[in-house]
Amino acid sequence: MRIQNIDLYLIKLTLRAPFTTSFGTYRELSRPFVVIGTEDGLTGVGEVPTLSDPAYKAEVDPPSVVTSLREFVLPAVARRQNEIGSIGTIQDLRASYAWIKGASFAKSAVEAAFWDIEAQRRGTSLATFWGGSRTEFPVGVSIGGTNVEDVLNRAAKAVDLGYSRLKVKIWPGFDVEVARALRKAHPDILLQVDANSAYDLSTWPVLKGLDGLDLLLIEQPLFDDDIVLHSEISKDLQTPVCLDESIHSLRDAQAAMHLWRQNGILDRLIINVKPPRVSGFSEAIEIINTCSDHGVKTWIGGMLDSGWGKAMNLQLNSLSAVNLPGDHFSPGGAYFERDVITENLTAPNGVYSIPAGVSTCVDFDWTVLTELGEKVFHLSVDRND
Ligand code: OSB
Ligand code: MG
Repeated sequence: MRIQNIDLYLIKLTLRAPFTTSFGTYRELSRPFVVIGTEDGLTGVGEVPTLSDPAYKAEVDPPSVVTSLREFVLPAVARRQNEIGSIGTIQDLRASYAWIKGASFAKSAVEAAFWDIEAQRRGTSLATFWGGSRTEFPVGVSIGGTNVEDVLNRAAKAVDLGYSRLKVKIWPGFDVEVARALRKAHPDILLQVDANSAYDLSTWPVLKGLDGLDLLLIEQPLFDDDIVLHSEISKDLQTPVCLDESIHSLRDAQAAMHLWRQNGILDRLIINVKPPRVSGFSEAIEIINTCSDHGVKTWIGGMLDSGWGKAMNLQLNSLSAVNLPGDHFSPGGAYFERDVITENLTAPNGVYSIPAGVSTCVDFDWTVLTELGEKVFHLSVDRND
């Protein structure tokens, strides 16, 4: 394709319920959206699911993402097109910015916009384009509450809405008790916990108290940049450990599989695949397929994404190699006061059905770009001929 222009918008999304993790509470999120226009008149959109600050991971905050996109990633794409005439494939696109270290979240939105355009050009859903064969699958919710009662209330709403898989945020001082209360209230639910790297080598042993609660997994107990120590503590936990923050690439996933295999516990490794954390859907698909080849379970994680980002992740969830329910829905109805798609996503009885349609199979609400935010950068990609 020949890209004509790339616009970067920053819009404000307001959560209907505050979301608390081990590293803070979110109410309002400022989100960059990349909009690519092609010479043949197609338009693609990619969201960067930023959080307000770099507490989850480096380079996940809006200032860092906007700087990476404006200064390096978008100019690199333009330069590449001017050098080779057109960006024909996703591989060409990724090659244009492969030299830039990090910036995974920023890069992922450019790739997402490109996939959106390519799916439109083929008149196919992203699910079909990516080889997804499942048209229906169960989805889960993530509960970011502040105390046991709050978590139980949110869980009750989610269960009322039909969700069969719950994940709860934990941190030191708020872990075994809340998990036990949830298990007692919902004896048969698929239940998992997410620590967002809140434990260290002196505090993690308390997590052994979760064994026996029949949890699916414990997500990212230790440091955000660690794989090795996670593999070591996994030897002493019966509950599988799931990596989120530490996985940026297929290589990271392979390193994890190597360590867990060496310890003889590969069946206790699970990987949360968040496309924006691994620089986009191409890398995400490689991770999902490689994990599946080695019997390592994966699921699609979320970043409190807007309906647009969630719709893309749901398309990815149609891959049969994804074997656990993902974080796609809020426990209490819509995530945001006003979302960026024209109709809210729904999962009756906790099951999402891929609708008929093209690309994300949902409609982007173009009015949000100016009503909830503004354009912060415009790049005309000059013709070279
Ligand atoms: O670690 O999975 C996480 C939300 C913000 C930051 C980190 C995480 C989360 C979630 C995802 O738990 C919730 C969702 O998007 O549905
Ligand atoms: Mg997580």
